[in-house]
Amino acid sequence: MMEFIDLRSDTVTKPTEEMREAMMRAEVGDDVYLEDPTVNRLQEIAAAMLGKEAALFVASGTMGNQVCLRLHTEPGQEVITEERSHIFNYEMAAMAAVSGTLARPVRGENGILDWPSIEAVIRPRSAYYVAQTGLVTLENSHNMAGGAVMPVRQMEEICEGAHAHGLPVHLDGARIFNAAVALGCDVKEIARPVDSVMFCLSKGLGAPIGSMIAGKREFIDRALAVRRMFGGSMRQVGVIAAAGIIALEKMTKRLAEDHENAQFLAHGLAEISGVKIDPEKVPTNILVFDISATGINTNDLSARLKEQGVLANGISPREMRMVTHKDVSRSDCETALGIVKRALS
Ligand code: TLP
Repeated sequence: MMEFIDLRSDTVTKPTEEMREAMMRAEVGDDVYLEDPTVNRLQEIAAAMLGKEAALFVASGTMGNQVCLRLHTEPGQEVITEERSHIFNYEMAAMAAVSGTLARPVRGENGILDWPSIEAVIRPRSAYYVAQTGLVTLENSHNMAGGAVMPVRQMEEICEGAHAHGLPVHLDGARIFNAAVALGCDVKEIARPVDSVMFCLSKGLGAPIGSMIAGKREFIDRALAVRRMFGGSMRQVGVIAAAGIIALEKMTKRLAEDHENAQFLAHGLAEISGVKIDPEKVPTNILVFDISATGINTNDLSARLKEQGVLANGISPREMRMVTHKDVSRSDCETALGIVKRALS
C-alpha cells in the first residue's frame, strides 16, 4: 500500500507507542459509577492545566461543544457564533436539532470576532417578541479561518461585554494548545475569561479518541447528566484516557514543530503562481489557500495530489486546507510541496 503524506487534518494522527503501552496497562473501573481511576486522573490534570474547577472526558469535540451548548441555553434562544465556526458548520445542526436553538452567525475579520460585531446582534431583553440571545461561542484557534488565533485581550473584552449582558461564553478550543503556542501564553490565560471550554485530545495531541470540557464544578456536575443523555457516558474508559494523559503531559510540548512546518509549507505555497496564501496569516498548524487563479478546482487538485501520494482536501471549490501534525515530518512537507508545484504547473 502506498504511504500517503496525510495533510487532510491533524485528526489523522496515530497514537504513539507510549500511548499504546499506557492504554494496555491502564487501571480501569466503571466510569458511570465515576470509578475509573485513569479517567478521574485525566480529568484532574485537564482541569488543573486549564485553570478550571473541573473537567469531563467526552467522546468527541462535537459532543463536548453540544453538551456545553445544551447547558448554557434554552430552546428558542439564539447562539452568536462566527460564520465559519465548527459549531455552526460541521456539527450536523445539533444546536437546532438537539438544543432547539438558532445560530446567529457573524462574520469575523479573518474568522476573529470582535466585541462590537457581537454586541450589535445581541437581542434586547426588553423586546419579549424576538428570540433572546442565549450564548456567545468563540473558536480559538479558528479552524476554517486558517488556524487564526484570537488574542487573549480580545477574548477578555468579548467575555466582559457578554457577561455584562448576562450572557455566558463557550470556547471551542479544539486546538487551544496550538493557540497558546502561537500567542506565547499559557492555556489558562485563554480559558480564564470563558465560562466553558472544549478541547480535543484526538487532534494534534495524537490521542486516538476523546475531548475534554472544563468549567465550574457545578457546570461539570450538570454536564455529567447531559453527556449521559447524549449517549456519551461510557464504562472502562481508562483504556483511552490513558492516551489522553500522555497527550496532555507530553504531546502539548511539541506543537511548535507543527507550526514551523506549516510556515515552511506556507512560504513554499506562496511562491507557486496562482496560489494565494499569506504566510503571516498562518499562526498555527492549519493552512487555507485559494487556488482559483490556477484555473484548477480543489476536487481536481485533491485527485492529482492523491495520485502522487499526498492527501489534502478542499473546503470549497476555491480553497484547499492543509494541516501539519506529528505524523508529517519536515521532509514529508518538502516532498508534498514539490508534488503540489508539479500538480499546478
Ligand atoms: N474538526 C475536523 C473536521 O470536523 C472539520 C477537522 O478535520 O479539523 N471544533 C473544531 C474547531 C474542530 O476543528 C473539530 C473537528 C471539532 C470541533 C469536532 O471534533 P470531533 O471531530 O472530535 O467531533
